[in-house]
Amino acid sequence: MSDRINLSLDQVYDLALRALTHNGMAEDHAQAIADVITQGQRDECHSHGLYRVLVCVRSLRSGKIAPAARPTLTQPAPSIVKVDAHQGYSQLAFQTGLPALVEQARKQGVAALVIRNCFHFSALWPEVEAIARHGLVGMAMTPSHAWVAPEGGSKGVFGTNPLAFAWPRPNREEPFVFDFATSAIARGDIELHARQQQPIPLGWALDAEGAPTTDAHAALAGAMQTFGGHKGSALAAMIELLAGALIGDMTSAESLAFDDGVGATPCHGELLLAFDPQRFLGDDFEQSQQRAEQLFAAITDQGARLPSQRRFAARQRSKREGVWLSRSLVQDIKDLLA
Ligand code: NDP
Ligand code: PYC
Repeated sequence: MSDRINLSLDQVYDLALRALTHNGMAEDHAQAIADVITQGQRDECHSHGLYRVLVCVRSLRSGKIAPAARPTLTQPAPSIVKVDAHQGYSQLAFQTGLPALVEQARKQGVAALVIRNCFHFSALWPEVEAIARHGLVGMAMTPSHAWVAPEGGSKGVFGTNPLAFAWPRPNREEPFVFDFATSAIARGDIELHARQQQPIPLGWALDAEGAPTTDAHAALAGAMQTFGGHKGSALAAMIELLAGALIGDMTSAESLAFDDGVGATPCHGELLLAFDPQRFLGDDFEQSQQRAEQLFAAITDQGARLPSQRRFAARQRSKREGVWLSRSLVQDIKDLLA
């Protein structure tokens, strides 16, 4: 028997939804989470696909999450939309804030969506892509848990702190998007290597003694490294400040302390920004879009690829052919329904 199994996207969604609701997640939260997990699996972002169901259910069982929390929206300034997730997962909070973010970006040119008190596990590209579908430029960032050492250090201070950006491309289905952890790799990827007893490349992590390691288990017990040395380190610090201190929510170190060894999804805030190109450019909008396209062509014409190009290709393939998953992962999720 093959150790891989093919599921349709509907089957992925259904499995995630049932595992979540069976373990106490309110239906609307479970739908929003299952949707983002299905998107992750569809785009072959394995660290943020179906694997995340295991972490969500562990978090539910820890009792830390409010599984039926109702997000509430306030607007402390015209261009700042604030949604309190009240210790629920972030997805419904984002859905609650998106319409007001779009409206304010169109009115003011720039607007911010601040999400507070949320449990956050997902990739950020579904959110910046959602902003770009409104013709807006989107950015998003969030802390996580203090697993990542600063460049030159060996103890976790920063989260894996992803940063995402989307630029709408009017005549194309997909925007220009990048979304990366400011660590060398997402922690979820190291966890998947550990599950499969696979080594990791040097440069991803240090062991508990601060020595470079290729052992995924030692990496999880030690500290992850930033991408690009001191540059990733500075970006990670910026995200702690903008999406932690500035919005009055937990830093990655505070979030890890709050977790208290449970191993739940990190709890903290998120900052999203939206820019309206029409407001910035007025009549010059079309010409600027053409200049952006020239930039993209200058990248691809020399054989380099755009970020998200792999993901968009996977998206089309998964819609046609379904997705391939490890049989043991699917079984572990089915076990959550027992
Ligand atoms: P990767 O390093 O795999 O990819 C980062 C970005 O670089 C992607 O946009 C990717 O596009 C692009 N890219 C990769 N290779 C190339 C290339 N050769 N040329 C051009 N672009 C390239 O991702 P990470 O491991 O850093 O992060 C994975 C995910 O984890 C992200 O979606 C992030 O949001 C999520 N995450 C979430 C956290 C949270 O707290 N919620 C914490 C940390 C990470 P493509 O996808 O097409 O390969
Ligand atoms: O993969 O680094 C990660 C991560 C942290 C929180 C959610 N994903």
